[in-house]
Amino acid sequence: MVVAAPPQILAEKIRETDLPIIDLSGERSEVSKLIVKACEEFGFFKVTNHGVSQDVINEMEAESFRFFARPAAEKQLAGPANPYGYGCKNIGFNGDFGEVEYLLLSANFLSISHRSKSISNDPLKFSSAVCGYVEAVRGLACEILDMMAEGVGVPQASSSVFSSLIRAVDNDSVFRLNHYPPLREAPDHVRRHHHHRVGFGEHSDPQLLTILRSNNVGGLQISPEDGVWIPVSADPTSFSVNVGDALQAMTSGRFVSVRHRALANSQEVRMSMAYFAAPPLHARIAAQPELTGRRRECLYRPFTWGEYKTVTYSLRLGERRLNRFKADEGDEII
Ligand code: GA4
Repeated sequence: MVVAAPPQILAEKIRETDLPIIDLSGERSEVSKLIVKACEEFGFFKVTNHGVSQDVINEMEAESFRFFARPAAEKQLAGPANPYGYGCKNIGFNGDFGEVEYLLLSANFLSISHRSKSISNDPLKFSSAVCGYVEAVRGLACEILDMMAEGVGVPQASSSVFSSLIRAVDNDSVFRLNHYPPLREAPDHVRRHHHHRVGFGEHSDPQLLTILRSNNVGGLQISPEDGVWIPVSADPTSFSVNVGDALQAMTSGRFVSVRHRALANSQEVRMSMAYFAAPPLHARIAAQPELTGRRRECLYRPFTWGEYKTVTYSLRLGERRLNRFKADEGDEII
């Protein structure tokens, strides 16, 4: 009989210091290899020396704090998150809740400038901050995706196999601002009951790649195995990068779409900004032999991003939605 190891033992195996921190100023082919290794092992890594301007980051952070500081009635003018807009505690459409308020935007410049009118008293300033930030992190995402392609060994001619999907004019990328409230001062015996306040519950990201940045307050945790949670310490100078479901599908499971969550356990406000890089709705997501390494087994049937998104929004946050796209046993990648 095989007995599964209890979670405490697994938890001891992986520590935060095991999580990869990749210096992007290193030698390109070396960096590419490190990125691929991180995507295979954890589906998660931090990047330093990423080249995104501190001014662009600061401006976006300031605009975000300005927005969340507005009275509730004014924030609601941004419209209910459906899927874009302002949301408080409710996540998605199927009964998920968390200790978080957020603003969800399409990462499309026209849409951003249009929406800014109902988000800010100074729409031009808000939209220029968001557009500047989104442009910068999209560039970073493209660079990382190109290195992933190089690292798995695709021929030079197809090195934009991933990034071309998010460079497409009709890409479906999303930008999200999350604001996690601080723990209220409370006597110790009360605080103890609060030690597990979930800000944003366990899930994987549906898209290709997520680029996340937070202020100097922790809360993010990743789960490389069921029931194991590794806290990721806050580091406002780096970005956290994680693989999404679409990338796991395209690599037939070689890269893993990491499950993660955010706790709202701090005495301070946590603010995170996430860019979710997604293909156009009509794009076909399918594994290709040159992406999967030695794996020949096709884990998932091909689907369009639009199809995947529809299924995603019909399910709960924590659902393992890729499982609904499993290929027939014995199918090979063609
Ligand atoms: C998780 C990743 C992104 O934040 C997001 C989220 C989306 C939403 O908040 O509207 C979802 C969630 C996310 C996955 C399952 C569905 C959709 C809430 C939800 C319950 C914007 C996304 O694309 O998927």
